[in-house]
Amino acid sequence: MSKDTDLDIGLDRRTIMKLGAGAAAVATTGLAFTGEPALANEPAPTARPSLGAPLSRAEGPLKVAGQARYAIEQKLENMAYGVTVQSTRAAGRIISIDTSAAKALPGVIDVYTHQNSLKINKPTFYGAGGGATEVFTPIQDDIVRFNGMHIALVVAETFEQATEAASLLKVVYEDASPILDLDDPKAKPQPIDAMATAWGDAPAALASAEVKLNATYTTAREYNVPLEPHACIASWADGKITVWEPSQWVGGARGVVAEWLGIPIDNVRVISPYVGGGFGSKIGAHPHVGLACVTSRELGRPIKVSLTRPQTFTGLGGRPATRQNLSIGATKDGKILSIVHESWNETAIDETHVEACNNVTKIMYATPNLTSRLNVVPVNAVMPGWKRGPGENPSAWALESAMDELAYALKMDPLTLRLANWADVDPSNQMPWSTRQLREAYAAGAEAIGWWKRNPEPRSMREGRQLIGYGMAAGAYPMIRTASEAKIVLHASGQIEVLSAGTDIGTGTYTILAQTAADALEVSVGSVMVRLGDTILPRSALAGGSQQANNLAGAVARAAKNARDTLLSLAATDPKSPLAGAKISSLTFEKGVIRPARRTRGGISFADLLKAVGQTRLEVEGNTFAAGATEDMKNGADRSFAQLKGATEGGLSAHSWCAHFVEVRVDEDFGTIRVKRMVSAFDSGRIFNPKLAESQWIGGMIMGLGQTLLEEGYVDQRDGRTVNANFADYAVPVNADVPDVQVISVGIPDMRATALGGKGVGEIGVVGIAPAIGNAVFHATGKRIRSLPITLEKLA
Ligand code: MCN
Ligand code: MOS
Repeated sequence: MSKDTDLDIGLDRRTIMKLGAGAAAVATTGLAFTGEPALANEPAPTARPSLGAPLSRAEGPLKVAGQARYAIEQKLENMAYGVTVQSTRAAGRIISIDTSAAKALPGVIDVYTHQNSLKINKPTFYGAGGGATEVFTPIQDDIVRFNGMHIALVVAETFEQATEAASLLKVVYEDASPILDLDDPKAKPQPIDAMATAWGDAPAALASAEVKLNATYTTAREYNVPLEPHACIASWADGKITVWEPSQWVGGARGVVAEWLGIPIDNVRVISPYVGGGFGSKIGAHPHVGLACVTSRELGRPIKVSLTRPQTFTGLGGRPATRQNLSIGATKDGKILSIVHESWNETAIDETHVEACNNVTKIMYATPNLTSRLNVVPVNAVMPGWKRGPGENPSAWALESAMDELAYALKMDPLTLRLANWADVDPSNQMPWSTRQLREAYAAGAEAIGWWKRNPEPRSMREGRQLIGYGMAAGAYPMIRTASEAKIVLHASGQIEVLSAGTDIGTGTYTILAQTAADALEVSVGSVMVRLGDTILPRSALAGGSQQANNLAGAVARAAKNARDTLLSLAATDPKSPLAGAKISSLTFEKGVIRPARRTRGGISFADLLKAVGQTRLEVEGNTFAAGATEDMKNGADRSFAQLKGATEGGLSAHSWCAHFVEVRVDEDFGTIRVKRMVSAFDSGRIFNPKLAESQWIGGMIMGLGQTLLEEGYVDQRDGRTVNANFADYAVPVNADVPDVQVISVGIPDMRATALGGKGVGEIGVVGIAPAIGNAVFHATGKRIRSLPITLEKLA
């Protein structure tokens, strides 16, 4: 970062300045990033790895060396520690909380409960049912909504003192009878009419169809479990607050913090340069962050609040349990005539999270008749949130399992059935697809796994006591288009900075933005530094909904175009420029050099031009869309949800597509399932960095494997406690569970979907894995399991 920067980067600067060894390591990858001054002196690689090159993650060496400082690793003077206390009952009221023993301990500063509450305003920022976070604000009343709800915050000089004091609170409850899950007879489903879809006359078409299938599919309550638990530092000073919070969307967190505290959005800064995974659970700032913020204001000290791993299971919610009833009516030769669909998902007892279980159902196949209704079921559990592929993931589980069932009922190959029902346009709105390389995905995946060589008969293939099964399934994820802003700073030193509030949650944002700028400015990627994850930087779409890469890279490309235009005009018009007096249209900008278009050599580099005209830096901005900021952005918020989901300005339906093929082995005696191979082909349009995109797809597929075979939140039916709230009992896949995984990209640049022709990558991998495995288990065993996870008890 050069000295003349006008950005106050505070603690970030200190972090960055210390990174001697890490910086050298970064330079060897050929990629500079995040404002590292030493990097300008490193030799830049000569080749120009453009957008599309398989570069390694720019920030990887810093993370490996432990030099990337995560939110709660910030060191602040005079910090106090907050520990939350959680309800041990699922429903009812708190009669009293005796805090005297806790307060008597050395080091304890105060204990906050609803009896001496610090006011936290109800947030509206994400909108009701937005799913990004809960509206629930802790310690504002005596109502017990679920087991594990924050009911107190103990603040002490050290974390250990606060933890001990937290164990000494005496809480007296008045119990009420809780509603614990979807199957609870007391549960009262509520229809979400606004999300119902219908065309044609689906019930009539179903009734008269030659072949009918009806089945109910369920998914279990799941958790996001990123490696970095949810934890933050809030620091109030002079009417302003700074929050270090692992965030997929610092702009959103800023809006919520402002609302919680009742202060202007400009008085809030949220910083999040590194995030140890979120998978949807860090889109919104959760209630413990609100507690940290109000306590810091109250005490005038920085407060750190870290949830323990068990607390992350109830301090915020994951994917809710879902149930779907699906009927398909078809002709004898496999033409779908009707789809009748209804879904139910758990939500908090007094808040609405809708899992859009028809997102894939309504676009995948050409059906002349469809009806779909969604319901939520309030239960005494933490408000659910988003987990990778929310909506699309359970939607594909039901639809793609049902398609397999239909194929077997028709004695048709499952892939042939899908091709027979190919949708030429989006059946839900008749929009043409922007691009849909799904046939190519089917073909590539089938070829790679050897689909046509299998014996399609269930339970027909084996190796000793191991039953062999093949299964396939497909899926989709919409391209969400959201305005984002980026700034490019050209320095007279030759260095280029890219600045945006967007975040890199482990996906590769730092890397692809450096590639985008280098590509557009035709310079070495090593001369580009990227700074992210801070609300003082230009506003960005969230790293969620698989939208950030395309929207933000589009903004960077536009800023780069503006940089080129600005440089040409500076060269032609500034009297001190050696090219002064030239016509702008007669000049070109190539590989960082400005020269008359008729010449092939000579000219002046942008750095020398800046020096010649006496400027140390040149700042340019760019927005994803030609029209610039959205109305919401103009109003000062980053309420980037005013977006076009799955549709382009030109009236096209834009989605990523996938086709998964898996081979499983099921032990005939024990019913244990091992996935042996997974091959998936993806259409995510143009790929910015194949190494990173492949890693994203594979990560999603493995998450899908966890969902299919392992992950399930257990609730104690006596008291609503989440029983397996830890990594020992809530199993996620480890290396030993992960088979041979192959991914294939079949996308083509989709210039009508996004500025650079890419589509979403981050979530599509998890959509459709569960039915692919489930279908393979059916092929292996002849048993159809319709509830996730597929465990050996269910197969027995
Ligand atoms: N990419 C690419 N070419 C494209 C699009 C993307 O090469 N055409 C690559 C880039 O490396 C980019 C990455 O894929 O950084 C993801 O891009 P995108 O699909 O736009 O997704 P976002 O940047 O919006 O990231 C969020 C997305 C979501 S919604 C979840 S959930 C998820 C995911 O990313 N959570 C993750 N992947 C994750 N990966 C990690 N390590 N941690 C998480 O929490
Ligand atoms: Mo992803 S669940 O939209 O963060």
